[in-house]
Amino acid sequence: MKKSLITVTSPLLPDLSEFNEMLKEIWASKWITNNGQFHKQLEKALCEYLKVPYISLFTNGTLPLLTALQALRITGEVITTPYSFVATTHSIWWNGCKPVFVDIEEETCGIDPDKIEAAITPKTTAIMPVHCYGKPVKMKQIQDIADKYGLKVIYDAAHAFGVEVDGESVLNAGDMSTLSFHATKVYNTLEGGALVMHDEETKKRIDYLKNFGFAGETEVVAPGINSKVDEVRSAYGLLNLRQVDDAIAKRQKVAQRYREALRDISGVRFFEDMTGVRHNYSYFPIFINAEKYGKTRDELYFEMKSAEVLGRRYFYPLISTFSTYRGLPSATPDNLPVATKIANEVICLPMHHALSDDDIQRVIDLIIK
Ligand code: T4K
Repeated sequence: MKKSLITVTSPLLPDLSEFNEMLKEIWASKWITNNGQFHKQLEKALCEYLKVPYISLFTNGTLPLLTALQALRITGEVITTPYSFVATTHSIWWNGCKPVFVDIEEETCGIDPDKIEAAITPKTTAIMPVHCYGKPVKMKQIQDIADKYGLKVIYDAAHAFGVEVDGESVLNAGDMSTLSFHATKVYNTLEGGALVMHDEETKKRIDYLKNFGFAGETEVVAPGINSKVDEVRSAYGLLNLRQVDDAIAKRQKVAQRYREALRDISGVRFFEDMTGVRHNYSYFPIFINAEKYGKTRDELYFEMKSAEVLGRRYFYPLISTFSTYRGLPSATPDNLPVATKIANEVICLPMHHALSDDDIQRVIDLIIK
């Protein structure tokens, strides 16, 4: 019998009949976008769930990156890492700034704070770290450097929905943090995203910027963009918020199964939970040491693929190798040894709330065989 396809992720979907009831309300009100009642409710509910003071919904996780850089009037050079989804660096480029790549640390796959200072020049204005796979980066060290040199910090927290350190949301660090609510994320609103900020003034400014810069019927205060979230997606988001804790708990069980099964396999490394951290188990990356494992990462990846198990090599190739960026002085592999190594070792295993015991076993069997 042909085995079913196991994908790296599967979207969390709200109950269709409950969604239908909300759709009826939207149809009856005829208010379908532009800060409607479900939009307002979702912003409030997310602030409570995420333990953040202010949030602004966006239509995806890329536009909040672009908008944060605009809002903070970032110019010149922005320090970031090449080990991320390409949207991180694109947002810097689209703002007319120069990305400067700094290597990552093996421990978190996030920016190595010890290497930031050497990359700072008189043109540096901001740091854009990524909480890759939802693993918190060293926020205190990054902030100390930012304070010393007068830099802004914008966190790409696309993967860090609900992640906390010692009971505090990672989204409260730095000047702003962005989230992605794409279908492939722990929490999704079909497509969607958000920007988290610390004060009401900034929230107001961001809300203007995502609405073309309008600050009233006739006044435009800035060159804004359109990233307004409609009522259908907001309703969907409200329903998904009710079940996201359950989904995270199921993901945690998958992570436990993987860890138990893979702990003694030579050449396979993975992350353990970090002390004091509430993880969201958004991804389960493993790192293959070909010499010890007896097979390269790509050999395993393609074997899995032919067995209908679709892991993903997030984040290979490095952003710094793409044609737009590879000419940058900071893009050389010599400058990025850890990122280069990790990008050649990683496979993100299937990880979502709907994996069955049999699915998990199929993935494990392919790795340990
Ligand atoms: N910053 C970071 C650090 C990010 O990782 C991302 C996005 C962003 C910023 C930007 O946020 P957004 O603007 O995208 O909101 C996915 C996502 O498209 C992307 O959101 C995500 N990161 C990136 C890491 O991964 P793909 O091309 O790998 O997705 P795709 O279509 O191959 O889907 C993977 C698997 O998921 C499929 O094999 C099956 C399953 N799937 C996917 C979709 C779209 C479903 O079951 N249903 C679906 O509707 O990019």
